[in-house]
Amino acid sequence: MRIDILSLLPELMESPLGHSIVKRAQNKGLVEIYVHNIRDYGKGTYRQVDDYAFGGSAGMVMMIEPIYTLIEKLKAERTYDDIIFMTPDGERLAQPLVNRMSGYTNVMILCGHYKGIDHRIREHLITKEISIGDYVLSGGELAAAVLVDAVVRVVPGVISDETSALTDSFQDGLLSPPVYTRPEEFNGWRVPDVLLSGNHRLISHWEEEQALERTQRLRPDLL
Ligand code: 6GU
Repeated sequence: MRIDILSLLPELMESPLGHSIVKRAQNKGLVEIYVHNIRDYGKGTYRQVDDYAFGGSAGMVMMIEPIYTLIEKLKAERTYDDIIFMTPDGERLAQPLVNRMSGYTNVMILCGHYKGIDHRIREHLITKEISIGDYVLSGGELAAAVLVDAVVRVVPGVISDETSALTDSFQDGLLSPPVYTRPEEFNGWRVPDVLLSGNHRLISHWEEEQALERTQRLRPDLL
């Protein structure tokens, strides 16, 4: 999978994409991520990328031309499954959409400013708009990092233990059961006996029960 991220703040993406599973996926050659600086496509000495809004509303608006030039350049090189704009008024991100996207070959993700992007970009160039929740972030970059992390970890082969991504919370519509490690007792707080029993049938049964109980109690809306 190839992911092209278009941003005015590419540095904001470096750390979240440069560690852990996302880094390993890139090192394994399963995912290629390119972050493009929209400013490189701005015109003039100042590489202008934003301008005053028509109508006089406050704040600067990201101009269509630099973004159009960059998107068309990329589209000329390959076919994209989707050209996504990160925005709080987009489709709310959830695991089914993440799973679908993990099968994409090429995807473009545009990060901008919700109030500050020329609307013609959204009308004519964008094929999908995604939000990561009902609150407002300063820009799309952190949201894009969340989306990329969620998608990359379910790309086949990225997580070596095949079952591990499939037992995540939400993959079966349920929250995950609790997990414990050594020591068996700390401060008098004991690990549940069943997990020390060595009886795999009993352990699976307990885990399913816990997943169901936690979902009913914490996220009844998922059931
Ligand atoms: Cl995708 N962008 C911004 N700016 N704010 C958000 C968001 C996206 N999702 C939730 N809030």
